Amino acid sequence: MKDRIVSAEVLVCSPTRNFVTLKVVTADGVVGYGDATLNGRELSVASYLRDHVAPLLIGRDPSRIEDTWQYLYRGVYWRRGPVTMAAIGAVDVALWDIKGKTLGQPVYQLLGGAVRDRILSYTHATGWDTAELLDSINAKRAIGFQAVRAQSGVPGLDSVYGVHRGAQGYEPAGRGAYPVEETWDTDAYLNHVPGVLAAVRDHVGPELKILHDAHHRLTPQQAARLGKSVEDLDLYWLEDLTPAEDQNALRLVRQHTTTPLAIGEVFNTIWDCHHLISENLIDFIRVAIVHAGGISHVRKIFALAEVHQVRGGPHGPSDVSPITLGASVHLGMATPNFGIQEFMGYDPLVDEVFPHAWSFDDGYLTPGEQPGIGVEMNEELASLYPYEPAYLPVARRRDGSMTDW
Ligand code: GCO
Ligand code: MG
Repeated sequence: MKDRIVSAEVLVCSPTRNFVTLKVVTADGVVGYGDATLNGRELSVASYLRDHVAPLLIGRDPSRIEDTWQYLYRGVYWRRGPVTMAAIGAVDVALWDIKGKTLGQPVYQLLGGAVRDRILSYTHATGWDTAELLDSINAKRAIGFQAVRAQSGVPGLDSVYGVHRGAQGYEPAGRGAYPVEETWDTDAYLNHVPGVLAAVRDHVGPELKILHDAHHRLTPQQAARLGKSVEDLDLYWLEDLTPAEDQNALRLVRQHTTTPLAIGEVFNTIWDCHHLISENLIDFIRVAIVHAGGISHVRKIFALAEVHQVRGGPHGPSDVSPITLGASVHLGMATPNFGIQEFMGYDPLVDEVFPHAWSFDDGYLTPGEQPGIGVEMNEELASLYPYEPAYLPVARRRDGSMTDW
């Protein structure tokens, strides 16, 4: 007899930050978990899953992963977008988890098996000034990282994307009923950041991979200028230089610099990035398993990327749960053109709520050999930390007008 899905439950918790998790249970008692966290809009995905998707899953054959994906994607006239695709992504990952557990195999084996032994990862270094940033880089290197994203403060601005505020590490979302409003000045940033990146290269020598994220804030012309001005520094990538809606924006940048370009953390489907990939406008595609429809869809994006020599470099900040990180590492193990995995790391409480088989050692991540994704959920512990409203900041220019955060 074929197994059947008997329940699909949405669990929202906030162990230091909010996470939305889908728990799918089968008649044979197999439990699969999928991450559906969408930073600052968590409850909308929870409702989408609870009110519209969970009832459709009951009675379905959990082994039919692709068919369920197609059913949920094509079965909605209103396709794509972060809420829909995070919900589909959660179902997809939960079903891969179930398939792995049912067959007694880690998911990377089901994706074709390992093409590498371990996954290179990068983490965040942050400093209010250059000296502090260099200290932060030293600390990350000391724990084994060979690739580091460098973000620094900008003189005259009292909050900057990627730079911590207090003693804590950087965490973008702030708890509270309203988003924090930040002031942003692109000219000040552009005057300052090339010097910072030059100081970083000078400090670390040629080996360390240096990355930098502009968080979608530049025009194509500004982005091209930045890419050109740091060309000699041999960056691993410049990320999210221009707003992600415009697949043409990076064309100008590409024409003016050989600095590698990465984008994609806010993309939800292959339709958001197929021009960027097929026209070779980028070097790394950064879609997150959770926000781009799960393993099944991201696998297709990476396959398209392989044809065009674009590598995968998935999003992996603290706001995607350890389940997504695990799913990403499994996919990376089986994907020839996988480049690097972002690994911001989690608060110890988050690791306790989501005990995981994946691990970090000496700059690399490995998925572990546990059947399925290898990430479980301590639901009792999670229930002690209910949802708390939290938002990403918003940004205004010096003249008071809204700009991209
Ligand atoms: C990154 C990202 C994050 C995002 C965050 C928003 O490269 O890791 O830019 O820091 O800002 O995921 O929720
Ligand atoms: Mg980013």
